[in-house]
Amino acid sequence: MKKILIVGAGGQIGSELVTYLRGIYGGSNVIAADLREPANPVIDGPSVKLDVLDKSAFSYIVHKNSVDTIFNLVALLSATGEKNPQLAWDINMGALNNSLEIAREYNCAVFTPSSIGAFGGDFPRKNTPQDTVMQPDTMYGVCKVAGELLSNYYHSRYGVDTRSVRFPGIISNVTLPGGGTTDYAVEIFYSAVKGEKFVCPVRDVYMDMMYMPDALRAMVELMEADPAKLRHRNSFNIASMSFTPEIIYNEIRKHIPDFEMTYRVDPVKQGIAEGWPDNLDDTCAREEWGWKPEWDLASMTEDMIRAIRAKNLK
Ligand code: VAH
Repeated sequence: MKKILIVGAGGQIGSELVTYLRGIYGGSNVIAADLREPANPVIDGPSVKLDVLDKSAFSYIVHKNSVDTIFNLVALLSATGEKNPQLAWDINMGALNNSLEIAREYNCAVFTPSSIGAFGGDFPRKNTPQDTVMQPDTMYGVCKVAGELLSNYYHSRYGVDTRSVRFPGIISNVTLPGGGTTDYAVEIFYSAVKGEKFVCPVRDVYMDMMYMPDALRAMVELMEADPAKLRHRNSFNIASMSFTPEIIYNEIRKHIPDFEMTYRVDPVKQGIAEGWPDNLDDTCAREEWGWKPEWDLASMTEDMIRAIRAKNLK
């Protein structure tokens, strides 16, 4: 990878991926593109305003900058997608289709994240295998499964170097997530540090979660992996921790003993969460490209509280 374009660079993952990739490949070699101007523009490299659904504009940026790798992070997330399924399909699949077509035309590699949200139907909830039934009942999940199939098609039919991981809920302290079922696992930290009671929208349900530093490293390690060793491509299960709201609440209270939480269940988010895996089996990622998490619930909790306290939020 030497010339990278990140589309959806303003989102929870994108905003940190820009900085992370610039630290590895050099600021001028990582172009950050988003529909909106970045809230806190990262000025150590090029940024462009781009609607990824405008294929000619997207192509122009790739061609003009001799891009060789596209990270496509454009998506409406699970809970938001259920509010407007048609819009979610148009955006999520439009962004992917343009990314894949442009990658085919200009010989780029493409990373598009999948998600634990791709699972659904009658599949093993515990130690969910790499290959199993995938019949999600959310538009977000439908887009993720369709995206995996389309990305594999572009690899087998046209030789495009497409790669992907099924992300758990990503926990981070830079850019807030927006519209996801796992957002509670970020919001809970802000409530705890600000001394506010947290009202949790889901209860008694395990979900895979991952700290952002592990997620960023996973994307680079997969994209740099020897293609000859990849038996899977789109998309790899990767895992690091799995917990319920009660478990993370009790871990936070080890640092903030008077922190309080209550529940006000959001039926849409609860229903989505209950349809997802309790925990993934990520053996294939470990065997095919050496995946191994470096953060767990205890270390992530300590670092999140430290980082949010440093923001001096009022
Ligand atoms: C969501 N944060 O909740 C996203 C993610 C695994 C969850 O895909 O929709």
